[in-house]
Amino acid sequence: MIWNKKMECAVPGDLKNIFSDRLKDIVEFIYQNNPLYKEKLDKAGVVPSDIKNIDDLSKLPFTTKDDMRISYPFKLFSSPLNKISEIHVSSGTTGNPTVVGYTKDDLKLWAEVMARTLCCAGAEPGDILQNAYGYGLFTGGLGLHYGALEMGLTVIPASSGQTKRQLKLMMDFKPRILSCTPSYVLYMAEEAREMGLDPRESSWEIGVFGAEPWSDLMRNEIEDTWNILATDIYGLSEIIGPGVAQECSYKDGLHIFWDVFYPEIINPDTDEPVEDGEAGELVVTTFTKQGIPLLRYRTRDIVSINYQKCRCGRTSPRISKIKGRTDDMIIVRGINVFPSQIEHVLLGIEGTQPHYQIVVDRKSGELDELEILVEVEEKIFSDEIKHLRALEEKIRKEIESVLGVFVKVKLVEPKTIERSMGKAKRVVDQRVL
Ligand code: DLL
Repeated sequence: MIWNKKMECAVPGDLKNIFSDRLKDIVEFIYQNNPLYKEKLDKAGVVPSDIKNIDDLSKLPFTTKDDMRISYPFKLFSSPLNKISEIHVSSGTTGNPTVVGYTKDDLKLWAEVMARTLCCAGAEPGDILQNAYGYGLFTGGLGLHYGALEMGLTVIPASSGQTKRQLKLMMDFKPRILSCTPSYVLYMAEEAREMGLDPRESSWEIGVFGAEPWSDLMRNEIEDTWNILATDIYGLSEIIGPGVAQECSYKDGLHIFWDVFYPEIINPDTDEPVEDGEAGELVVTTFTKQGIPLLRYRTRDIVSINYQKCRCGRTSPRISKIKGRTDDMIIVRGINVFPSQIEHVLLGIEGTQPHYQIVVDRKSGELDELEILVEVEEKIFSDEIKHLRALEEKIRKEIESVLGVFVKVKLVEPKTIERSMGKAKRVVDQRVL
């Protein structure tokens, strides 16, 4: 089923006027309502009347994660707070999170794009969805929830974790669809086997897996293990959360809902568009959002794009699976982690050095583990063991409270972490995705 045939299957040329009108409207809206953006546009020498059609998009300046950081918490909002119905956050690069706000109309838009997403994955009204993305400040849980309600699914708001309970819900309620991170569904298989269950006998027929990178190899493993169709869902909080792009059953790229989230693919070094089909950074303009509309937002995700019509009938372009990032963000258990967040914590703790390394590992059937090696000053290292343990514990607690993910901390002697002449190697990722 295709939720919004008019937009998802339109002849691309016919959408050009819609793109142009929407771009003009959103630039005018932002210019009138957001002083920070107005200043940014003024600096770039652009006024709304310069934007006559979609081809003028490239006249606009980019918006970056740094803009989100300096505008903390609300300065990038283009609607007043009394019009904001919901606020979510995701990881920022240092101390503060990235904040996003939704007006009532934005929540309707979210429900609409998530209904398109779930249909694209193969859901039919009347199906039961077990939603094991985290509910709360993370956008995954509520995003899937709103879409499920919009398209007439029965939703089990299981949230993430409590694996035995997840499996019991699956056995007793027989949901046809599961949504969670791809690493979590593999982890659940181990637990299922320990409970004496055969994962291939599960009621789940379709999985909507994303929020973290995963390969086609991992897809094969999930599909074989669970006897399920494993589809990829992509999104980011700054744009809306989940609901930016989704694979259909052909699994040949993720359909991006370009009538509302207009994509460009650029070379991150030159900022120029890449040739069609080449990999580059995905840049998105939100055409209709009001809470926090963004012009040419640099996602830092590397993808390629395919404008050919898909066998499913949709004409919306398809982005590839995410091939990497332009920055050093890693995703652990679905949570975004920037090395700079850890650095920020360490700099505030006496006795530690700004030399550290993050080791990420995933043992078969287990969830990702994050270990942080931290160099400490000579005099601290020769201290009593109980002082070292106390320091380790302090660092662990502070890092966990900032990242929102369990970590192990190991203090190491001065000068034991490899030094680099160029970019320090902060992350050692040992996971096979
Ligand atoms: O992860 C939104 C989401 C929720 C997407 C549920 C899918 C399902 P953030 O926490 O802001 O939002 O993280 C966004 O996660 O820029 C990508 O780097 C990464 N990411 C999201 N989906 C995928 C995916 C949510 N399917 C960041 N494959 C993005 C690879 C993904 N990376």
